[in-house]
Amino acid sequence: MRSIFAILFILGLFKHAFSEEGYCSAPSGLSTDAKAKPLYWKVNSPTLSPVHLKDLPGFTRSVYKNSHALISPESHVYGPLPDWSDTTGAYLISPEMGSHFLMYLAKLKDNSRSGLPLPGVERLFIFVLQGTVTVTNATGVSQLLKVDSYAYFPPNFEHSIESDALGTIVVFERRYSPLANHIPEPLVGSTDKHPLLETPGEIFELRKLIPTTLAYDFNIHIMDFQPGEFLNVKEVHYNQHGLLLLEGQGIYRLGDSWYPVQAGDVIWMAPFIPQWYAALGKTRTRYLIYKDANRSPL
Ligand code: UGY
Ligand code: MN
Repeated sequence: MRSIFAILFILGLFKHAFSEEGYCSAPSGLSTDAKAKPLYWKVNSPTLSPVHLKDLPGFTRSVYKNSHALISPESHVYGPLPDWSDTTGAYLISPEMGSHFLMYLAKLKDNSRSGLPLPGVERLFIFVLQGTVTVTNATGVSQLLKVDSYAYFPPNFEHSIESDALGTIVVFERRYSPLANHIPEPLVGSTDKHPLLETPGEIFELRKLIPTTLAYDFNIHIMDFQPGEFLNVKEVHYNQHGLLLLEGQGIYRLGDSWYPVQAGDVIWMAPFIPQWYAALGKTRTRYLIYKDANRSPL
């Protein structure tokens, strides 16, 4: 009889252990309904902190150092965007950090309208994360951009970005570095229209969203990793990066620090910071990454 009680007691303990949140019940990361969700839904509805740390006051994964920064969604600070009407934005990477470019999120609603970048500054990439936006040039030609679509606006190119309803975009800007006889043209495009490119020595899937001609002083790549895949090259290079994780999760190595990262996270990488990524979890990682290119570092 005593042994039956002992068994029931132990079973009771197990049941308790497996049902209590945060104790023997770490979230599996298995998202069975992920397929039913809109593209990039995690960026627009990020997990603000790991479940077991949600109620911990002051907890953030964000880090800011001279050589890199990780800005996770729970530390985004939104405010009015100067020169834009009815738009709120969060500057996530800016020259105050040491970068030569600006990266921010902008949330548009039905009366929103963009302002123009400063003279000589290219709005080198806008990418739609949620909703739709309309881009219009000086002659009144408009194009509707949906989630996963993007545009490039050369320096001193008159244009506006508006939305009929709600739209969230990520924006990159930098002072254009001119090159004699090369003039960048405005562009619009969409990720799914780009072929997968060869990546000799690597296994991730690569799409280049900007023409690789010398007119453009940067590139924007979309990189996809299946869970378990990682960068082969432990990269160290003179270029800077601004990165937005669109899907998935994994570990980013930046210098001597190793960071758990997930969709919605933004990373700034200074020149020569050692960098490496491995995808984990059950779904692919997709990230959007800016890199200065096509100009001599001198
Ligand atoms: O092109 C790049 O430098 C890219 N592979 N870097 C990165 O993913 N951190
Ligand atoms: Mn790199």
